[in-house]
Amino acid sequence: MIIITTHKGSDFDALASLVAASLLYPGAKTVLPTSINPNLKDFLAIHKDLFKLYSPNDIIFEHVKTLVVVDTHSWDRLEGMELLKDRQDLEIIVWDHHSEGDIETLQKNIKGTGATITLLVKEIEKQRKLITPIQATLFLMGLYEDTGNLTFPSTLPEDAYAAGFLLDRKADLQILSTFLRQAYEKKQKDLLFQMIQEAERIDIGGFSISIAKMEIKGRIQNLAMVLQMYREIINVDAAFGIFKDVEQNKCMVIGRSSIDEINIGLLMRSIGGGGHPGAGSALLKAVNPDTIEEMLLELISGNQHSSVMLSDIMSYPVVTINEDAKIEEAAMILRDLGCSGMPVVDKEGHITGVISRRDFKKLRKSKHMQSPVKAFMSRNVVTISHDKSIIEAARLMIKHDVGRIPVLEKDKIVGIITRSDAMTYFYDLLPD
Ligand SMILES: [Mn+2]
Repeated sequence: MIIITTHKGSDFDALASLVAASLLYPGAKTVLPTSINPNLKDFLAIHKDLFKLYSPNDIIFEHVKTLVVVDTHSWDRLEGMELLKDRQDLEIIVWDHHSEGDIETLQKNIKGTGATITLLVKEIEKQRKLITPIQATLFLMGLYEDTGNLTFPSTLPEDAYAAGFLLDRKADLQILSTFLRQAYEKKQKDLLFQMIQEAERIDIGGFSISIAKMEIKGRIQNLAMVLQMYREIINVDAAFGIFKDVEQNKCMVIGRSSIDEINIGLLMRSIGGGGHPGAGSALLKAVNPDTIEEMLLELISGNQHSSVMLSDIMSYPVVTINEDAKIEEAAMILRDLGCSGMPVVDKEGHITGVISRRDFKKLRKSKHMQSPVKAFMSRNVVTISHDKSIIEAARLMIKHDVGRIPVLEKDKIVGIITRSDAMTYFYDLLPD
């Protein structure tokens, strides 16, 4: 039997090296000391199941043929290995970046790099072993912790190369910086455990999805990290968290995906947020979490047309006015329609502005009624493409304080979406 172990008071470099070594010595048992650093403890409180870790008490030492020691090579820094110390037939392999140590072996992989994980990552790369994003994240955490994010004088070029390699293997900087800066707080833990208790898995088109809807009070930092852990623990292809801040009446929507088929960035953009294929978020005001869930499910199953397409609910045809028409004419049309404004177009039908009753306040003299519309119209026109979602339209209205947004298809106006269309469709609360 091969066992791999590391130093007492284990830090991220120790655990990272332990896990990395287990890739190089398949079948080996990884033995983590019982004394570990607090932030590692917090990390393991959530991630433990992802790694097969043994405690020194689990090991039958007579069966041990090979001992791999990482991130130290001092006997007194090991825990529970006393029985092995004087074994003549024991094969020992060391991976370490410390210069001091009394463990004697010919198989010493020791170099004064910034972190031990650097040495192991180099070997993993050499042997072309595959690593998962979670492993890459853990490895980079060890590397960053021991090198002070590559700033300590002990940092060598190898460390930076290893960091590049791990980022290429999808190490997640967001999770990493969270762990290195602060441990889990009670808030995040409680939230995560509640999410796990209430977790439901849905199957859409062969993919497993989970959407957690939670009410939160006040600001909880690192929701993205909580969601990422949630996804890993319940082991779904994509997970979403809809966190409703009850006091502020807004929802933070966060998504994480591990498969190409579910592109979180794209999904979040269609509800007004952003991100990249694996991770993204959106902040929505005054939206019912159930509505968001419904939208996400529809978007994922490719059913956008059923409810969220603007073309389904916009008004058309749209009354427009040519930019060279007189103000007087615009005023009459608006009065007849009972509208506050309308789009202005050029000869080709392209939108060039919006004329509204508000613009008439700029008129100083009666002869201005004979001026062309384009002289007084607003040129800052907010438009939206016909294939966007209604939530996005609603967000534009709030952001730009406009109540009507022309809907465009290839630069031509195909409809208009109004505040009441948007609000009554998706929002529980109508803004005044
Ligand atoms: Mn170290």
